[in-house]
Amino acid sequence: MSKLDELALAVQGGRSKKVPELVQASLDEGNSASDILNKGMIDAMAVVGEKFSTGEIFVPEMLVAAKAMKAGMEVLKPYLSEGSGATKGKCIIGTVAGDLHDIGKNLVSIMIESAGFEVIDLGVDVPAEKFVETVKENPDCKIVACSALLTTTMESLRNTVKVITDSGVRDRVKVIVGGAPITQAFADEIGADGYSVNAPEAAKLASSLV
Ligand code: B1M
Repeated sequence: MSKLDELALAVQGGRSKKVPELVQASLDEGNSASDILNKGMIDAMAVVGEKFSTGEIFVPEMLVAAKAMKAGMEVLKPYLSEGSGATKGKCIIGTVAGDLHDIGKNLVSIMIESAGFEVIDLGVDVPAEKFVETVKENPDCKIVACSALLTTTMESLRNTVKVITDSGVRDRVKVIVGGAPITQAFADEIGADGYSVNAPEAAKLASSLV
C-alpha cells in the first residue's frame, strides 16, 4: 500500500498521531504537496462525509477525522504556502454564522496568503456584522472571503453579503464566496463578486479582483 493510501485510511480513521507522520512519509516518498492534500486528505474527508450520509458513522467520527486532517495540515502547510510576499493588501476570511466547518476555509486562507495577501481569519460562526466591523477597522482590506458548508447556512451567506453591501463598504472590498453547496449561480443570485470551487481557484480569483 502506498503512503498516500495509508494516509487516506488514517484520516478516515481519525488517527491524529499517525496522520502527521504519514504526511511527512508521503513527502519523503516524493509525493507533491497537492497530491497529499487532494488524494491523501480531501478525498478521505469525502469518504467520511459519504459514510455519515449513509449512517455508517456519526458526528463524533466526523470530528475525529477533521482533527486528524488538521494535524496533517500542520505538517503540510509550509509546502503549500510557498512564495508569500504579502503585498496585495488584506483579505478577511471566515465561515458564516451558524456554520462550524473550517477545514476548507483554512485551506482557502493558506492559499490566499500564499498568493500574497495578509489574511485576517475570523474563524467560524462569524456574524455578518463582524465582517463589516473588521473591514472598517482595516482600510487596506481588499477582499472578504466567506465560506459556507451547509445548505442551511447558504441563507446566512446571503445575509452576510447583504449586510456587507448595506453597510456601505462594498465600494472598496470585493466579496468572494465558496463552500460545498455554493454554486456560481447562487453566488450571482446573492450579489457576490466572485465564486470559486476550491482553495487554489479562490486564491487566483482574489488576485484577479485587486
Ligand atoms: Co459536517 N456536514 N456537519 N461536520 N461535515 C458535511 C458538510 C456534510 C456534507 C456531511 C454529509 O452529510 N455528507 C453535511 C452537510 C449536508 C448539507 O448541508 N447538505 C454535514 C452536516 C449535516 C453536519 C451537521 C449538521 C451534522 C449534525 O450535527 N447532525 C453538523 C453541523 C454543525 C454546524 O456547522 N453548525 C456538522 C458538523 C461537522 C463536524 C463539526 C463534526 C465536522 C467539522 C469539523 C471542522 O471543520 N473543524 C464535520 C465534517 C468534518 C464534515 C465533512 C465530513 C468534511 C468537511 C471537510 O472538512 N471537507 C463534510 C462532508 C464532505 O465535505 N464531504 C460534512 C474537506 C474540505 C477540504 O472541503 O470544506 O468542502 P470543504 O472545502 C473545499 C471547498 O468547499 C472549497 O474549497 C475547499 C477545497 O479546496 N471552499 C471554498 C470552502 N470554502 C470556500 C470558500 C471560498 C472558495 C472555496 O471562497 C471564499
